[in-house]
Amino acid sequence: MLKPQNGPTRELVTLDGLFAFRVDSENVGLRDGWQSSPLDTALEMAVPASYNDVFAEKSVRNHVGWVWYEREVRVPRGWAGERIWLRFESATHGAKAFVDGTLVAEHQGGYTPFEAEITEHVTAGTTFRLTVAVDNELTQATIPPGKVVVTEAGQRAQTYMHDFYNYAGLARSIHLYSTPQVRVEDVTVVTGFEGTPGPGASGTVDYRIELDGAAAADSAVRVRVLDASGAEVATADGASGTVAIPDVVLWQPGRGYLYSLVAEAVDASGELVDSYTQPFGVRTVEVRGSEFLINGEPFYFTGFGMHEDHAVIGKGYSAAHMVNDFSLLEWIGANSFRTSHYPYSEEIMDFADRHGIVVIDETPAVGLNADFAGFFGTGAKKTYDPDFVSDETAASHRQVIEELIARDKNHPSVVIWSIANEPQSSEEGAREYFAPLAQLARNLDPTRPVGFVNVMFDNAEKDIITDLFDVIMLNRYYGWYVNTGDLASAEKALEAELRAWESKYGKPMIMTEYGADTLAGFHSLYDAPWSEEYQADFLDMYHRVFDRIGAMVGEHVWNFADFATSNGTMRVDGNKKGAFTRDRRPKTAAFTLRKRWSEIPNRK
Ligand code: GCB
Repeated sequence: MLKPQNGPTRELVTLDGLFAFRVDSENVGLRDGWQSSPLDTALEMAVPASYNDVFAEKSVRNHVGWVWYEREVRVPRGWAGERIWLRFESATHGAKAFVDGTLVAEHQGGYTPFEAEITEHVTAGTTFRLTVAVDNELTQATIPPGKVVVTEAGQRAQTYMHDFYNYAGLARSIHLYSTPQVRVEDVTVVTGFEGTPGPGASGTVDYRIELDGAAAADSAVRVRVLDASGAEVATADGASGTVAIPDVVLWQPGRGYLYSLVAEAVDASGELVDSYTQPFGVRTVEVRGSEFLINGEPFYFTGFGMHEDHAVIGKGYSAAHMVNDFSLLEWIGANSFRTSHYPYSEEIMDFADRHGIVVIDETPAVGLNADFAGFFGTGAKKTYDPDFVSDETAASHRQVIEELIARDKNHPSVVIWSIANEPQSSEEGAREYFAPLAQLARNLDPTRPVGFVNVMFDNAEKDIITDLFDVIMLNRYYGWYVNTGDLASAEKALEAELRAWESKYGKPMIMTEYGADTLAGFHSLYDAPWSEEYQADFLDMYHRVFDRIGAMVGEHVWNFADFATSNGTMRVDGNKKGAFTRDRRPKTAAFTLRKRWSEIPNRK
């Protein structure tokens, strides 16, 4: 699943822009074959963007089911004789894509790419009608799971057990691209180094290239490694092997030095057939005792759990918003973030690689927890029950792990796979459910630590799955959901709990969430929840505790910025635990964090 690119043998055109748009309110589009003729609609919709907040009509925002997108696409005339591909960076949550009415691609899962070869359906130099039907429904069989209910007023409504709004649509780019008949289909790069970091260290690059195409067997593979200035530093022949980089410059937190691996397919006469350039960084990741090591040196995570979430565009990718978010991360002294609670757009991962930002990469497996039933007002009682987390859920969970690792395996920024957020981890069935998933992640990528994010209800005594994982990631809300407004008691409870985890497992521990809802502009001299002062004091309290616990290797505040959620009495215009408001203005806590993260004692 290589990200498409322009190159000496490939061309890429973006299909982003305006599409005709129709909401399938009666759920009849597939039955009536809407793909067979131009969409009967006056609406237009922008891609990339979630559609929910773009229109003024409530009925669009609250729609449950399919929406349809359509546009004409011209195939460049120079592409005759090439293979032609259509690639979606994501479609949330299910999609069917049609070329002139013919189904060419189907995908389930809202945050990972999919593509289809459409060579036989199109002609270079002519146009075709691209129709994409996108389904926003979450069910027991999807990840994240959800349930469509009928309200007392007789309307279909989507319910779910996670705390962010169910934005949907084509929130990331769509591309049309060409490749030669024989193409580089996949590249895997695993790096290491010998010697101490610095001049004289020698990098090792294990690579594996897969070719695809009828005549792939007649082609040979060669690879060239280029440094950041474009100078060739190593070469090799063969579809897999190891190359050495003398005097290697390591990829480091804060310094995202990247090399390129140019993978080339050549024919029997040595002519170049296809070329794909894969950026990579040379770095190692290791858990040793209770330490988390990057390049053999202890690393302490500072930063946030984030969301792809902005006014109007929802979860839509926007280059300007992305650069702004990274700029704020740098300003505040964050060295890392978690892609809570789903894989983020590939542009974000590439940016993190280039700028040396460390990433905990998470699947969309959030809400697998019946204990939240009260909070979200749904009826589930047990989690690992055929009525909730079923075999179908597990199959989708396997798929999201496979697709995440396939997409992100070459990103040096990614140092941990988080395979779920706050699943029920104490109930009978949790171990049977998670053991094969943890194993799957390890088999797919034996080089990175694997973890899941633990929920407050399932403390060190109750949890029955943590030993299956390499790191302990905890979300805790002492001083917010419990000990509300009582930071002294919260401090005691937090410390006691962290010490219990530390002595039971001796593994590195990261606080992946801690935070307090805060209304920007509300001030108080007292311990008043929702005030800017309380948020800052709350964070200071956590930091005092972290500094007393040796196994703590990181702190990710919940959340980077305020974000949209579903309706409920617990949320006022969304979740307000951001250090920044939704439009990225700093709250008092942002200055608290900036101060701490610039002076953190003995910690990077
Ligand atoms: C959590 C969840 C996160 C919520 C957060 C909260 O534990 O992981 O998705 O938004 O708590 O603010 O309640």
